[in-house]
Amino acid sequence: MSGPSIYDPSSWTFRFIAWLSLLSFGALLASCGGDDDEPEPEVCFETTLANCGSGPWDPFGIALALAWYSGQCTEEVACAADVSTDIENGIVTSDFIASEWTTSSADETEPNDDATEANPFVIPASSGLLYDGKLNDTTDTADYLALVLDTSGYTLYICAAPNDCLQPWLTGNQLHLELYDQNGVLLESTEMNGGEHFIALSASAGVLYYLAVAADDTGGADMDYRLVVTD
Ligand SMILES: [Ca+2]
Ligand SMILES: [Ca+2]
Repeated sequence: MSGPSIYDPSSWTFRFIAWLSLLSFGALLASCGGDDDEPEPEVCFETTLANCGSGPWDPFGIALALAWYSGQCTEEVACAADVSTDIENGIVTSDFIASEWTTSSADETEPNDDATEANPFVIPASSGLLYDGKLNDTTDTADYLALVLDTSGYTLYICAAPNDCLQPWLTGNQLHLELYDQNGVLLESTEMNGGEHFIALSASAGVLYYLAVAADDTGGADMDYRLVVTD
């Protein structure tokens, strides 16, 4: 008379071998699957005009837009870096570019009374900006714009009237233009100019300029104006 075979599922030997096999298979799965649970090192990037370098960083005439979207202005940064638009220091984020790139006309946004409050615009080659605002020599004496331009010759002028932007442009001493570099150094002013209020600018790509429309003598009344920036 013989006992139960080890191949008999009811035998203790069969059960022991089955459990041992299950435990070994489980251990094998655990050792193989461990790496999948470890997070990949996070890599973060920052795209700013500051990364393109200061001054005329585009000596071969490549358009600012092409440089931007080709990644020329992108560099790896610590992921904890808090990237935000900082016009004064030439830092302009991708979000800023996306929101401003196609702007061709806009109303002023107050407050815009100095460089720190400037309304920002990016104006690529073959584009222009119509900017409508209002000044008063007692209540609102200046409207500032921060401009990122391409390598090109631009003309900045105040229209003779908001609905008349053909030459001759605005003359007289009610309003004038002031152009500053990104460090706040005055480059040109049309103050109290008996001639037309316009500035011809040979711009450098990726460099910030500040343009102010300033009130001189509006007699305490609001004066609407239209400013044009065009290449
Ligand atoms: Ca204003
Ligand atoms: Ca203002």
